[in-house]
Amino acid sequence: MNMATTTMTEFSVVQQILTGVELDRHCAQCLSTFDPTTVRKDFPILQTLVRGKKPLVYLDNGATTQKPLAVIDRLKQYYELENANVHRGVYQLSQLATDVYEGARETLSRFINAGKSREIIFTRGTTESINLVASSFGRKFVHAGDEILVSGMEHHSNIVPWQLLCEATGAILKVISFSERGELDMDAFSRLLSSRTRLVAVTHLSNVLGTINPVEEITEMAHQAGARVLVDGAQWVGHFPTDVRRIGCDFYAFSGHKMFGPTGIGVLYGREELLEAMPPYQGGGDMIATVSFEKSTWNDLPYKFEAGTPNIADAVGLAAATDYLRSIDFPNLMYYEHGLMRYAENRLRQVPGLRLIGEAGSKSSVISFVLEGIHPHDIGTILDGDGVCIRTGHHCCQPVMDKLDIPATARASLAFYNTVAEIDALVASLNKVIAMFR
Ligand code: 7TS
Repeated sequence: MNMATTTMTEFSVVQQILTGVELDRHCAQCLSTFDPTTVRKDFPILQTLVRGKKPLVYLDNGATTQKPLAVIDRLKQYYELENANVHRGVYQLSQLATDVYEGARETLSRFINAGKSREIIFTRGTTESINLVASSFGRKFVHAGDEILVSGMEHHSNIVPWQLLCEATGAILKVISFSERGELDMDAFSRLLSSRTRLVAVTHLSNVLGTINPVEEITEMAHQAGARVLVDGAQWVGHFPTDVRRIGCDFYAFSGHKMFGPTGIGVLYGREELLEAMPPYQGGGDMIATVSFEKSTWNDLPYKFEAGTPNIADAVGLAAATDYLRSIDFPNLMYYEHGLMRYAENRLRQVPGLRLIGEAGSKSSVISFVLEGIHPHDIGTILDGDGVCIRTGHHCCQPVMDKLDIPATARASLAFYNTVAEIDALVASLNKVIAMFR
């Protein structure tokens, strides 16, 4: 297995990672496929010191990723040279702003292989994308007695909007269970699917367990039952190539800030015929064709779903993030991240009293753990003293904590700029925690 000279397509690398076992025998080789030292120079924050002393060891990429100069500079360029409101000015500068904003939409459409840029709605992020579907699709297509299926490992943002919808309509929320290892129970899913199922909402990659769900299979099964599918791609898009047409899903939601782009911008991909059939989400400027006090009519896609002045600069910044990401050797980046995750897991398993949470066969980038007798918040605070940033708590997934009967976890979440040395720093700091508590 010679990874460095591989001619495999990106999707066959994804397939290798999903099926894991063979690749795991070559973990060390995975790590040698990609040298993070070069890309680290693209991220100014990675050169900083915590409290002026310790090098920043940033292992909270599941919460948000750091931003490369390519994104920072693009935002600066936009505000210095291109800023105006979009879709309304006849003057040259407004047309320029419109061009770069609509250009960003085209870039995002290509990034997830949507096919049509009118299927790309800019939102504030994953949370707003899901709320948009719950509100608009829900209002049109979900009625009393209908069912919405979510998995038991969803982020609150893929639970609560459906609960609000169920409260408003009398629909019923049903939950697909998962195993102790963190794998979705596909038999339970199959049993839950019925002609009453209107929509299945499931995460592509769990932010607590690291589980990669079989979204293509889920979509196919849901479609056979006549249900629509929303995939929450928040944790996926910064790590793997995304192809919404290959998945076949009806909606795909993600956030810019988790894929090296700005905060406050994200995307909802929706299949054109569904978006056409759905009512507006919010009312205001830009989303209308005509307005009178008697009746207003709606603008075409995608503008029907983008009321008010959009987040122009950050959409442009997000497009720069996708360009940056695609400029990196993706197959080797994926191998590297996989190797780094396995390296981290193996090192963490040797820490006395440490238990990994989430050991699905298909797993990526997120490593949750508990340390016997030590609260995760204490771990996080002590690690911070060493410049090591991890997240501790329920990670906006309280039902996952309830199911596993734990109050919280500590979580290291990786990106391609992380290094073996940083994992070693994490483990050294954890050993200090243990020495302090035992
Ligand atoms: N879905 C998943 C799977 C997530 O991990 C998150 C954020 C969201 C949705 C919401 O994304 P937002 O950009 O709209 O806030 N997850 C996390 C996390 O794990 N730590 O901080 C935020």
